[in-house]
Amino acid sequence: SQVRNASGVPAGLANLTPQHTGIFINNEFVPAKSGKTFETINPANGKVIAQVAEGDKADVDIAVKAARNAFRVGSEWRRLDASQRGVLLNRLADLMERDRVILASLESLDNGKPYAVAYNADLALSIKTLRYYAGWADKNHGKTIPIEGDYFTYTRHEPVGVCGQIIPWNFPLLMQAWKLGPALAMGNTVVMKVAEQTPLSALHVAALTKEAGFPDGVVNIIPGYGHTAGQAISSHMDVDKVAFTGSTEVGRLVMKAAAESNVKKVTLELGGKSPNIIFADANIEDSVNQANHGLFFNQGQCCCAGSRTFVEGKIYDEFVARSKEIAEKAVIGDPFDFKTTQGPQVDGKQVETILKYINSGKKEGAQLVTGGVKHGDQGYFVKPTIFANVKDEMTIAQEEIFGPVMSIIRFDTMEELVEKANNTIYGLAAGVMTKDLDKALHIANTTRAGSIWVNCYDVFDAAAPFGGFKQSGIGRELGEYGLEAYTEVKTVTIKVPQKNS
Ligand code: TXE
Repeated sequence: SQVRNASGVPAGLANLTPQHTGIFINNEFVPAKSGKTFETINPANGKVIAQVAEGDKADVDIAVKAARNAFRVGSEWRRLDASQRGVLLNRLADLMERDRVILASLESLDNGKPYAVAYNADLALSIKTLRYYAGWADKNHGKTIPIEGDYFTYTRHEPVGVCGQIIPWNFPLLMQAWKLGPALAMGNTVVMKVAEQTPLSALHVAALTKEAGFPDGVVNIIPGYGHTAGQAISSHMDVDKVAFTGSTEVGRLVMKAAAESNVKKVTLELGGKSPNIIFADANIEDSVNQANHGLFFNQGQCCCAGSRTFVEGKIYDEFVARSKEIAEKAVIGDPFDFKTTQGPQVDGKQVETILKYINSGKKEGAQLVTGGVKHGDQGYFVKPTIFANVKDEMTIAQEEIFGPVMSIIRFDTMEELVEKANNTIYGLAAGVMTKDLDKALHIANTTRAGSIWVNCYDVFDAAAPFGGFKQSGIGRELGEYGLEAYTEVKTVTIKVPQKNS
C-alpha cells in the first residue's frame, strides 16, 4: 500500500539517515586518517544531513596503494575473465535496482533535485550505463595487423591501470556510473573522489560494489574537497589516468597537475554554453517546451544546458511571451513532493554566483522578463529567470551560469546565426528546432560541438558518445568511444619463420 505517483514511482524517504559516511578503501568504510569530517547539507532547508569523512592526501595515498595492489600481475581482478567483469557490473546494476528508492532519496536529499526525477532519470540512466558497459567487458577486441616482413603483429587492448576519477555534484550517481562503467568493464582499478556537496549516494553505491563481489581494492571512493583530495589524485605519481568532470577552470588545474607529475592520461568533461536554435518554421509550442526543458532541467545545473536560446526574429516576441508563461508555471519547493518540478540549487555558493550573473545581465542591458530573485526564505531556491534582448557579447551569453537563467538571443540570417552559435570558448552541445532538413543539417555540420540534438534536446543514451569540442573537454564518455579512455593499446610483434599471405 505504498504511496506512488501517477507514473508509479514509490514515495521517497525524506527522513532517511545515510548508512555510509566513511571513506571506502579496500572494500571497507574507514574514517579519514586526519579524523576530520565535513557536513553535507540538504539544500532544500539548509540542514545538516550527515557528517562525512573528509578524505585528503594521506587517504588518497592509501587508496592508490589498494588500487595498485588489486591491479598487480596475477591478482584476482587481473585473472578474472573479461566476461566475469561484465557479470559483476550487471550484479551492481541489479543491486542499484533493488535499492532504487534509497539511492533516489539520497540523491534528492543531498543534491536537491526532485525525487521523482532522480528515480526516473538519474537512476534509470545510471543503471543502464552499467548494464551497457557490462556488455562491452568481453568485446573490446584487438587486431591482427599485416606488417611488412616475416612477422606476426597483433594488438592487445589492456586496462590503463589505476584510474583517478573526480566527479561533480549535478548528477552524482550518473557521473559515477559514467566513470565506473567503462573503467571496470575494461579491467582497471579506480580511486574516485566524489563532490563535497553530494557524497552520499556514491558511498551507498560503494557498499553495493562490495556486495556485488568486486575484489578488494578495485573500487575506492573518497569523499573530500577538490584542492586537497582531488589535487592529490591529479598530481599522484602512481595514478595512471585521471578522468575529471567539472568546471573548465579546475579542468585546467587537473591537466597541469597531471603534466607536472607523471604525465598521466587526462580526459576532461567541462563546462558549456550550448546554443539551442529555434527557427520560425518549427512548431512553436514544441520549441518553447523543448527550450524550457533544455535550460531549466536539473535547476539549470547541466553542463549541456541550452543556455543560449537563439530564436528567429519572425517569432521572437511570441516565443519570449510563451517562454515566460511556462517558466512561471514551475512548481518550486520540497523535492520529495511529487508536484514539485524545480528543487533548490545545490548550495548557497551557487545561488550567489547565479544572482551575480542575473545582476550582470540587468547591468549590461538585457531585459529581465521573469524571475531574477531567490524563492522562499529557507534553502537555496532561485525563481526561473528569463532574459530577452540578450546580445551575444553579454556576460550572461558567454559565461556558464549553471542555474535557472534563460538567455534569449534574436537572429535573422543563417550566416549571422552560424557565426554567433560558434562564438563561444565552449563546444559541448547544440540543439536545433526546424522542419527544414537543409537548415538542420547545416547547423549539425557547422556547429563546433560534441552533441547536436535536432528537434529534441538532452537525449542521452549509454550507447551514444558525449563530450566536448574546444574548452568543453578532451575525450568522449559513453558508447564504444568511451572505452578508449580506459584502454591502453599494446602492439606485439613476433618473428615468424616464413610469412605467407
Ligand atoms: O566545480 P568544480 P564547482 C561548473 C559550473 C559551476 C562551476 C563551479 O559552472 O557553477 O563549475 O562549480 C573537484 N583539483 N560545473 O566549484 O570545482 C571538486 O571537489 C582536483 C560544470 O562545484 O570544478 C569536485 O569534485 N579536483 C560541471 C569537482 O572537482 C578539484 C559540473 C568539480 O568541482 C579541484 C560542476 C582541484 N584543484 C560544475 N578543485 C559540468 N561540466 O557538468 C575542485 N575539484
